[in-house]
Amino acid sequence: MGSLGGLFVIATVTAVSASAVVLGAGGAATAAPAGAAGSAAGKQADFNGDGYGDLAVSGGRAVTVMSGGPGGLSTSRRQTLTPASTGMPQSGGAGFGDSLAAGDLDGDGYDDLVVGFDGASPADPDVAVVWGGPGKLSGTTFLSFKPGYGSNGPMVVNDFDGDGKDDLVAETVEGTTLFRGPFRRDGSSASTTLVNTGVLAYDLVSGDVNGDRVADLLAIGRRRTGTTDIADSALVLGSGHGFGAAEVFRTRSTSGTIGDVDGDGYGDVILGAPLEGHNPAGVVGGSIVVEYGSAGGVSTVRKPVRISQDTAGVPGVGEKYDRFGWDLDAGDVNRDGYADLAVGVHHENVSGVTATGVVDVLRGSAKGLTATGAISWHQNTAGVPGVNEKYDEFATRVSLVDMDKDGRSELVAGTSSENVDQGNVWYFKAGSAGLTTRGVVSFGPSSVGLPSKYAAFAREMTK
Ligand SMILES: [Ca+2]
Ligand SMILES: [Ca+2]
Ligand SMILES: [Ca+2]
Ligand SMILES: [Ca+2]
Repeated sequence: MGSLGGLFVIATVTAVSASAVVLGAGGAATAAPAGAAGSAAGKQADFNGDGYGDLAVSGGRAVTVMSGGPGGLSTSRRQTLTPASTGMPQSGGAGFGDSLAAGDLDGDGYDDLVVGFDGASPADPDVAVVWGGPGKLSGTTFLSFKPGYGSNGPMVVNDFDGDGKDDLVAETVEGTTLFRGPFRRDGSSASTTLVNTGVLAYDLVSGDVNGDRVADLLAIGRRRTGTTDIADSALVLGSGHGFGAAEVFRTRSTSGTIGDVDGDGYGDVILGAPLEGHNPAGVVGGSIVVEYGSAGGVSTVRKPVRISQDTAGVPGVGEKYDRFGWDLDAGDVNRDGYADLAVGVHHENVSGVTATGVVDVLRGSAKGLTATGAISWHQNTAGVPGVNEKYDEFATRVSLVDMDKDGRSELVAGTSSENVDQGNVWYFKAGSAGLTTRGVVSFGPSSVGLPSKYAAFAREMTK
């Protein structure tokens, strides 16, 4: 989508539609799905088709869409969607944006934004698809597939069957469901199939683990063993003839991402196990596990690698309730071809300030994820706006996204808890040496024209 953006800039509206059809049809044979092998940076949203990554942030009873540009993120370049916006539900709309997904559902070359919310009544729609296009998102199609599930049912968009068209996978009242694209503007999809992951999903993530350029699905949630549910995740490989058998990881994970951290063309699954109660004994403060990809899916030869704050070279010390790995995202911050990993440690204490939070970034390398060159930043780090306060929970949400189109991902760290639940976002730029604390953009709800009080801004962000 990003690589096609330049063509749309000079086209008229009519020509955009025509060229989008041609490019979409040819895409199956030539274009790797975003997030597939060869792109360590992974899939990212581009709603206006200009090739710059865009970021959607929920909070303040709205979803704020920040457009990328030559200088990266700018708070002046934004679009605000609320339940009261034209075409939106008007009534209801609680939890608007508690769940977000992005991808090109109608196959017109522009990524579309999928917003979950609570319908006014169980019979009302609970998902809005807002269509991407030149300039901005416009036009809404409602879907209704989560009645009773609530506004935060997870959704993810990618090409899971390799036909060059993005598909939507969502947790619905029926279970995890694949809606094959392209979608039409009446909300109909090409087909609908249930996906057996063995997990009741709280989060859904995509990437290409077996290097076949077809997106694979990682479901993170809970798995029933006997009479108890335990936190766990499962991977199912996408293909032209449906998803494969579920591979369940027994790591008690509650977060996850997929990125090629060793640059071998196979996406690697990184699982977060931030909660002691869910961890195997001995990992105090939380940990992550890297399961390396291979042609057959997750490697059966290469051992999973567990990393915590007590691993040599990793910043910090594992202490109870740190929640290392609460949120994760992979992207290439220095364009060396190895995906790097942002790790939220939102309950980390800094100099005795309880749960103020830090963000760590671990580098990818030919040997895999490494502590060499690791970053650990918080609000008292030089150059970072703000001050560490109790329960700021900095980096509750992390995202790596290339908004200035230089091939390097910038770091976005968010918390909905900053300043008594107003919430805030920090955007860290990336230069030739990687991420930097120079020129950090810090913004909260009032910076983007939203009510501040209990806005819980950055409750959710696209990745
Ligand atoms: Ca863009
Ligand atoms: Ca689209
Ligand atoms: Ca695949
Ligand atoms: Ca790999």
